[in-house]
Parts: sequence; structure tokens; C-alpha cells
Amino acid sequence: MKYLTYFILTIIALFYSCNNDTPTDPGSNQTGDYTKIHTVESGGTRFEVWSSSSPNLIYGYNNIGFKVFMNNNEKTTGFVKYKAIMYHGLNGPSHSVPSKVNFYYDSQIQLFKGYVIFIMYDTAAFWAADYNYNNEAQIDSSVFTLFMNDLSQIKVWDNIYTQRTYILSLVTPLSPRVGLNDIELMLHESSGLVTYREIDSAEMFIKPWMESMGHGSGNNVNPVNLGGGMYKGTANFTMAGEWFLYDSIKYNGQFITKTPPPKFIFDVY
Ligand SMILES: [Cu+2]
Repeated sequence: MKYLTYFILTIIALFYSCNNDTPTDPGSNQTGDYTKIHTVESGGTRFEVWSSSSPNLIYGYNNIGFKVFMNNNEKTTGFVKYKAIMYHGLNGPSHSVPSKVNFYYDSQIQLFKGYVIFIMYDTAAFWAADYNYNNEAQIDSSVFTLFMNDLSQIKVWDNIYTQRTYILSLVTPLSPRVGLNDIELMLHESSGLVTYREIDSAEMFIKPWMESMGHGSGNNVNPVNLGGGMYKGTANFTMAGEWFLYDSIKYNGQFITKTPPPKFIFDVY
């Protein structure tokens, strides 16, 4: 009888220890705002893709991070390089997309942290990515699925004078509200959609415009550079309805945007 009681107590203790799940549990799919969305594995190397933007990789801006394991040992130093390629059909053209050049480990969120911007979505295309840990381990051409997000907005245009392609990406908000909204935008330049460079020395001039009623708004703040290709400002949408947000961009002493400038379109509520 005494032996049986001991046995039952042991079972109860085991039960409680197994249910003691915390966000720092190595098996957890959640760290901070990030969710594990995808794993690629080859030989003894494993890359986990995490995102705080969506449960999937989506058209538009994605806040992502990586966990890296070599022979089941988690890596927390060095860097991760990630390159996503879009293939327009089997023998069609292919190109890469903007992403952080080096993802470095952030001990707060326990991920190699950065971003990727999927600038196109096409159901006939497919995607693959190369993963590199610290030039020590590499997994190439791993196919993944991209999902659509109707709220994402990316503006891409060519400039014949600078011979560059510019990419203006909406980071936040995807769904602005009536009133003052913090606006975050990223700016990249590219030649031939092969490599991308974050632009940090541009000036931006935003103009909210309610086309249906023919008016703009006051108290807007032009986005200023925060480093890493990111710009932050404030847009004032003074009433519900459809608003345009124009962004004229000056870089190296000249406007690189056309006339009229690129515009994001929001259904403000
Ligand atoms: Cu494409």
C-alpha cells in the first residue's frame, strides 16, 4: 500500500512537471510576438523561420527572425543570411526581394532578427530561399509558399535618370484609424532586382488626400530616417472613408518619385 501511494505521487509529480509550459520552453512555437512558421532541415542543420507579422510568409513587409540548430545545438552568435528568390514559371525569369543583409542574434527575443519584403504575388510563380549560418552551414533552394495579404502595399518604380528601381514598402499601419497614425515606411533601391540597398539619406514629403471630398489634412509629420532604410512620420486621416497617402521622395538632391508621386490607398475607419 505504501509502495502504491509512492507510485501515485510520482505520477502526479511527473504530470505537473510535463504541463509546466512557459514561453522559454525550447519546444515552444512562441517567443514574444513571434510565432514559428516554417522549418528547413538538411544534414545536421536546422533553420526555423519565425514571424511577428503573420502565421505565414505574406506578400508585403514581414518582420522575421531565425533560430539555428547544428546537431541540435542552438546557435546564438554570428549571423544568418537569407535570400528569397521568385521564379516566374519553370523557365521564366527569376529575381530576389529586399531583406536584411545580415540577421544578428537578439537575446531579448532569442532570434536572429530582421525582415523580408515580398514585393510581388503571383499564383503562377513559385518561391525558394537560401539560408546561411555564419558561412558555416548552408541550405539552398528550399521551396516555400507565399500567402497573399490584401492589406499589404508595396510601390515599385523605375527611374530612367538614376537607372535604378525604387521600392517603397508600407510597414505600418496596414489598417489606419481615423485621427493621427504613426506611419512607418521602408525605402530600397535596386539595379535589376538582383541586389537591394536600404536608402537612409532620403527626404520624404507625405500628403494625405481624401479624393472623394477633395481635401487633405493638417498636423501631418513627414517621415524621417531611423536607420536601416526605415522612415517614421505621422499621417492625419480626419474622417472615415478612402484616403490616399502620397509620398514624394528626394534623394541625392533630386526627386526620385514621379508626378504624381506613388500613393498608398487606405480604407480608414
Ligand atoms: Cu516577381
